[in-house]
Amino acid sequence: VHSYEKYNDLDTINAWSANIAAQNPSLVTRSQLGTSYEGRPIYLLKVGRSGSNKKAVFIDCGFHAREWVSPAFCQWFVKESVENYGSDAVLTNLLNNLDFYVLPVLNVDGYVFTWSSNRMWRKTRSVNSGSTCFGTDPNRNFNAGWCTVGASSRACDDTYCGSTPESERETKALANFIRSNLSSIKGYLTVHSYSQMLLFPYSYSYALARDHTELNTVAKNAVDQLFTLHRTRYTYGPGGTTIYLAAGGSDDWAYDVGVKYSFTFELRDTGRYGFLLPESQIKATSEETMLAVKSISNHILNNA
Ligand code: 0X9
Ligand code: ZN
Ligand code: ZN
Repeated sequence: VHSYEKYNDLDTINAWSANIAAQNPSLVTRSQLGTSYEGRPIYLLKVGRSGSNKKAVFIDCGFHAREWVSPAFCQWFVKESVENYGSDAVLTNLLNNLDFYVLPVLNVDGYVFTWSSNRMWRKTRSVNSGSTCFGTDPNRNFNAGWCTVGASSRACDDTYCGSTPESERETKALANFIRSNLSSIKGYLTVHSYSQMLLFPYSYSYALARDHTELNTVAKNAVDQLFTLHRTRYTYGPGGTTIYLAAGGSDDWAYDVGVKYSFTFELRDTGRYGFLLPESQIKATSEETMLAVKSISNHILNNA
């Protein structure tokens, strides 16, 4: 049975997404982004009041299979949207004027594998030719300095970049969707865990992004908002200097194809529980993250 304050398995998340769309047809519609390597559907929710020529913000969760609080946040975002539309003035304004594409779990095969076999699995579950090891790191598989730094060309490594950029069905589906909707998508938020950081380009080099000053201000305001709820401290900055150099990430790719407001969230915590964040922290983590997402989205609405 589905709960917003528990980690839900993929079947439960898929049943939830069908249900929340069916129950809120004027605010939520579900479509299929693509199909995973093992043949599972990858679902996408579009959240917002219908309107013409709306700008959009794309939010994905569940790139890395073991980062369970990430899909939990995407579910929370949709819950807050349907429960608080019409009462929360800021959220209502955002939903009236922006569309949010919410992808609850990108790496569906990996997520299932963390429930069935190996809780610490990170990558996809594709077969690698010439190797007995499975999977590619989806966040090293995008065409942004692909496999030049902070990524491995060995199939057995956790940061394997894949045989080519977009070699994975999951990353190809995401990239195709963003390419097809570039005229509307103004923001790209990709949700990971852990380390309490808000990152923006670049991570494939130390070069400063063309929009560095603006992105830095947007990030600072977002983490300041996040802090107000439970005094959770986030660091922020370009990925390369704030966490590490690592090429092939979706944030750098989205930025370089023209999505200016591109950010990676690394949610709670800073290592006490790490990927095994207790369910008791889902609510607090999600509620504080909502404040940051609303802050960034307001900036996009007013500036993009
Ligand atoms: O290494 C990653 O992919 C992310 N950290 S995680 O612990 N969730 O794996 C950070 C991604 C930052 N952005 C890029 N490297 N492009
Ligand atoms: Zn709430
Ligand atoms: Zn991650």
